Order: sequence, then structure tokens, then C-alpha cells
Amino acid sequence: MTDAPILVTGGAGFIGSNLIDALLAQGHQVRVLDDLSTGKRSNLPDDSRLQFIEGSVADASLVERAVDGCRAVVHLAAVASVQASVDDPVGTHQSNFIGTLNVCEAMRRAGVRRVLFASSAAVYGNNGDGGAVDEDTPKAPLTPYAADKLASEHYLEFYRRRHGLEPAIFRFFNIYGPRQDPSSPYSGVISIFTERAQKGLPISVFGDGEQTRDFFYVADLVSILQQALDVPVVEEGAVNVGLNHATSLNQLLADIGAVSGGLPPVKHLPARLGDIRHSCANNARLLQRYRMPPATEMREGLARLLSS
Ligand code: NAD
Ligand code: UD2
Repeated sequence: MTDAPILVTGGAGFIGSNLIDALLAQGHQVRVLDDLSTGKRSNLPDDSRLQFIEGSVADASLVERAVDGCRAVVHLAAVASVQASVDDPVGTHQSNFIGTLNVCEAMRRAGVRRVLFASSAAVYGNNGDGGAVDEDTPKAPLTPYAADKLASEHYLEFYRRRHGLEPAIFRFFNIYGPRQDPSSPYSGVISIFTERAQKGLPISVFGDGEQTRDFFYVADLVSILQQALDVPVVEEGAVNVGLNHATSLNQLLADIGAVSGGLPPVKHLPARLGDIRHSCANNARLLQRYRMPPATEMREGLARLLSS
């Protein structure tokens, strides 16, 4: 297939690089714009159909160059750590909000319409109250990270109404799988716990371990993103990406222990300030709009991750 490239911002990161493997396998041309702040060049294959541009989505003229001639954009570039946004709201805002605005403007100018956007369950704050949140649940962005994601959603919808963009907005819950970088204390919890379990290093649980998350395997997300690039019409409104299944950290540890044949010592530390207690997706809209692959169960996902 010789089509115009799909631009993946943040393509050298965890989710982006998994998506790119699938896009290349489908025969697409891919262009990546990534500043390598958390992503790695080595996450991407050496492939003549892949063009890599190193730089920031905060740089409007670079974004314009990257968008030019593309058939669609998957906008994943962002500082993914909620805590980093708390520590550096101004710096994070450049990537997480200005970056989105630059993508919208560049698309408008270039006449590119389809854009997939990685929003987050963080926009709901604690409004789930222990139950599953649907997309109409009132928003409570408690951090700069969540505020930037929600503002980005609103701008994308403005560009839909005013300029004909076709944004497919996804609110990812907790995505896990191969290439999620465990190296920072604010990395995804599964990447940290599995790495430490493999190395026999002690594991720290913040709080009592009864907080819950809706963990979603990256290959299942990739399948949904691929569909969103191809559906003839993107309906308005964001879509939760989760399983509607809450797993506590204590249960997660039991699963990791079962899959890896034992656990290193586990210690409990005070809960993180502002940590969301329960997060679970009502995924009815996801199931209505997209063909959900048979969901990867936690133990199977962990086994695939541990053997990757
Ligand atoms: P990641 O850190 O692995 O990927 C982010 C990528 O964006 C990295 O390659 C990084 O180098 C790049 N990047 C960061 N700032 C940039 C900038 N200013 N310009 C260009 N590139 C930049 O994280 P991920 O988990 O793959 O996250 C991808 C997207 O999904 C992010 O937008 C994140 O907020 C969102 N998200 C992730 C999760 C999750 O559970 N992993 C949940 C909700 C939302
Ligand atoms: C994740 C995403 C974030 C955001 C949000 C959506 C990552 C890194 N963060 O934040 O981008 O979109 O989901 O709701 O993917 N924990 C421990 N020990 C550790 C590390 C974490 O106990 O060593 C706890 C942590 O306090 C929290 C839970 O594990 O209660 C999950 O933490 P996380 O950082 O993986 O994800 P979350 O939900 O804060």
C-alpha cells in the first residue's frame, strides 16, 4: 500500500511504538514527531516506511511541517505523568495543551481532518465515587495534567464544529504492556511492579493497596485506534477506553505473584497526595462504536508482558 503517511506524535513512547508496529504491519507509511523526553528511538523499528522527526509539539512550525502531506494524525505526545504536571505545570502545559492546539491549527491549514487524541480518565477526578464512570459523568480535573487533557478535548471539538476536523477522542484508563518504561517512580504501576518482581526488588504500595484501576492491555487499545483511523464517520463525544473491571493493587500483586512464581517483599507507604481512589470505565460507548477484540485478561496480559 502506498498511502500518505499517518503522523504519530509521541510515537517513540509506550503506546505510540506499539501502534506503529501494527500500522507498519498493515502496510502504512508512518511519520513520527517525538522529542524523546520519555520515548526512545530504540522503541521504533528500522523501516524505510518510517520517518522520524525529533522535536516538540510545542514548536508550531515543526508541527506544521510534520502534519503537511499526512492522511491522519494520532496525537499521543504528552507528559504522561500526572505528578510531573503537578511539579511543573508551565512546562507540562507546553506539551499537553499548546501541543494539541498546534496540531489542530496545522491540520486546519493542511486540510488534514482525522485526528485521534489520547485523553485520560483523569478528567473525571474522583467523581466515579467507586462506580464506573460514563462519558457524561461530571468532570473534575484535579491536576494540570487533567485540566490540559480536558481543555484539549474542548479545543478539538471546537475545530470539529468550526473547521471540519474529525477528532476521535479517547479517554484511556490505565494502559499497560510491553515498552511501558518503569524507570521513573511515576511510571505506570504495572511496569514498576513487574520489573521489580522480575529483579527480586522490594515493591512499594502507596496506601493500603485497596485503590482500584481499570487496567487495559495495550494491544487491545491498538486495535481500537486502528479502527478509529478507518471508520467512515467519527461520532462526536469522547469514548472511555477501559474494561469496566476494577482491579485493586492488592489483587494486581497477587496476579503478578501467580504469573511470575512469587513476589519480593511488599511494603506500604503513605498514599500519594491527590491519588484517585477508584477508577473504572463504563465502556458501553466503546463497545457500541468499535469492535472490541476479546479483552486480554490480567493474568494473560501480565504473562505476555513478562515474556516480552
Ligand atoms: P510515554 O511517555 O511512553 O509516551 C509519550 C511520548 O510523547 C514519549 O515518546 C515522549 O518522548 C513524547 N513527548 C512528550 N512530550 C513531547 C513533546 N512536547 N513533543 C513531542 N513528543 C513529546 O507515555 P504513554 O503511556 O505512551 O502515553 C501516550 C499518551 O497516552 C499520552 O498523551 C498520555 O497522556 C496518554 N495516556 C496514557 C495512559 C496510560 O495509562 N499509559 C492513560 C491515559 C492517557
Ligand atoms: C494513570 C496514567 C496517567 C493518567 C491516569 C488516568 C501512567 C504513568 N499514568 O495514572 O497518565 O492518564 O492513569 O486515570 O500511566 N502506585 C503504587 N506504587 C508504585 C507506583 C504506583 O502503589 O510504585 C499506585 C499509585 O499510587 C496509584 C496506582 O498505583 O494508586 C496507579 O498509579 P499509576 O501511576 O500507574 O497510574 P495513575 O492511575 O495514577
